[in-house]
Amino acid sequence: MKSIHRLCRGSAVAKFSGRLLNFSAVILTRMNAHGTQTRGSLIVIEGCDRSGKTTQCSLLQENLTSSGYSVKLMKFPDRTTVIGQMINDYLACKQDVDDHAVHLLFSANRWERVSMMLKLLEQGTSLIVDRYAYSGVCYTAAKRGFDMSWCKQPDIGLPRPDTIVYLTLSSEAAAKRGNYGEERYEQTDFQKKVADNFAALTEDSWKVIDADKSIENLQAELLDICKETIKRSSDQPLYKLWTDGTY
Ligand code: Z5A
Ligand code: MG
Repeated sequence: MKSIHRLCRGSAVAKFSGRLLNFSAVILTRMNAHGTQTRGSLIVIEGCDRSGKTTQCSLLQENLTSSGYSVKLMKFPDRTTVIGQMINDYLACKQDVDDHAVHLLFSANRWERVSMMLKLLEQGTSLIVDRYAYSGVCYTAAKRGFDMSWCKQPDIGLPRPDTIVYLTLSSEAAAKRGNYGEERYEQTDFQKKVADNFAALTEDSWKVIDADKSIENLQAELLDICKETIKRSSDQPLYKLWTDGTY
């Protein structure tokens, strides 16, 4: 297959054989040594406001799908559910909610998606997730009177990501990007506290990436990380977040 690809480089045949190569690579990663189906990967993209998470996650879904991978894009908060609509009204400043209660709503909004996530992972579909429990902890803990330990509690036991990418961007660079300041939390001082909390939460296994670069260059880095993760984690157990337990 590789030699055909080399001979026909640049032609329509080359493009077709390239796609076939990608496809067969994906089929192979879906099977373990015993020829049984392996699970999908859970990949979370985190970061401060306007670091480009949503832009990058959509591109990842597009690029991975066109390379033959089975992927689904998820986003938290998921504003499509009843709980998500309550969160949306809170973020849009249409509704005031106690800080403890809204923290629990954000967590409940993740738990209501867990059964679907587990099913997809088991079927071999990888999930690209735009924000997760780490945002939950870092945003609430930036409020007066909250600590990280309390903030982690409701999310303990969620599916633990196989890879966490953390996009960094200075609050000054973020403020230059579109639509900044429209929602609750979109103030520079608050975002600095959130960034400090992310720095405290970050572990060695996280991929910390400077997002102050072109959309294309950032996408290329993230694509490599996703492909490596899907290859590495396909036959590994799925752990539970902030515990040693597995699913
Ligand atoms: N929150 C919480 O408190 N607790 C929780 O448990 C969770 C969330 C899950 C809403 O989240 C708020 O909820 C959020 C955290 C809190 N509050 N804040 N702040 P959200 O995810 O729905 O927020 P959002 O409205 O999508 O904003 P965002 O996620 O921060 O933005 P982003 O996704 O990182 O960036 P983007 O939408 O892809 O890009 C922003 C703009 O920059 C846009 O105009 C792009 O065209 C532009 N852009 C993107 N990339 C680039 C590059 N590379 N160069 C230049 N310009 C770029
Ligand atoms: Mg976003």
